Amino acid sequence: MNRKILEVYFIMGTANCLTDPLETLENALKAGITCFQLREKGDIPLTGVAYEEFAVACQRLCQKYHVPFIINDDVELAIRLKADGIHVGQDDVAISTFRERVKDMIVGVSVHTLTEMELAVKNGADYVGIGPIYNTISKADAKAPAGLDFLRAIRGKYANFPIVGIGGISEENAQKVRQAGADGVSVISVICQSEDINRTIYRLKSL
Ligand code: TZP
Ligand code: ICP
Ligand code: MG
Repeated sequence: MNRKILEVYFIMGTANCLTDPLETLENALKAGITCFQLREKGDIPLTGVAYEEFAVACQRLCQKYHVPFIINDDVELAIRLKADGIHVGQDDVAISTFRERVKDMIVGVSVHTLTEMELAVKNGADYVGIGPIYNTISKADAKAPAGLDFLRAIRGKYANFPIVGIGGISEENAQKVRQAGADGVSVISVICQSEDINRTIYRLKSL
């Protein structure tokens, strides 16, 4: 995996958007996001055909801008659509159960402890998402924020593994997350709620 795709990694589902989600995604792609993850969660998520059609529409937009399209949790949909990758959390299906079926796909895992990190690497993850770094408004069951110390500790032990920071990352703190060792920043609300997506993404990028 080219770790540069983690530079500005946008995650979104319909629940995160105040306006048209596909318009938000296209604006973010035009402004220079380097990776996109579809994460369709919330009180009234799209399901069935509507979910799949939305996923295909997101994928087409990502293809138009040559940005990797990753699907959260839904391994079967990711395989069916030939997505570029899959992201799973600790409560989702274990990577060891599907890694063999998706040899060419990017597989990401959310990691909150050193033990989870060791397992993710052992089981063939291509990158890990470390967080929440700060308080987040976008994940109902988020763990307590770990701050930058956990990220620094993981980078200290894994000098070359692709790592993205997540959780409460803003235009103001993004560079601190990089300095603590992340290859990039993964964000939902700062892009979905931005009044100037170009400025936001410019400020999230590495200097
Ligand atoms: N996992 C840990 S924090 C988080 C996820 C999906 C939400 C990040 O959203 P925001 O709005 O950038 O804090
Ligand atoms: N990290 C990333 C990159 N995506 C997620 N959905 C998550 C952590 C929980
Ligand atoms: Mg999950």
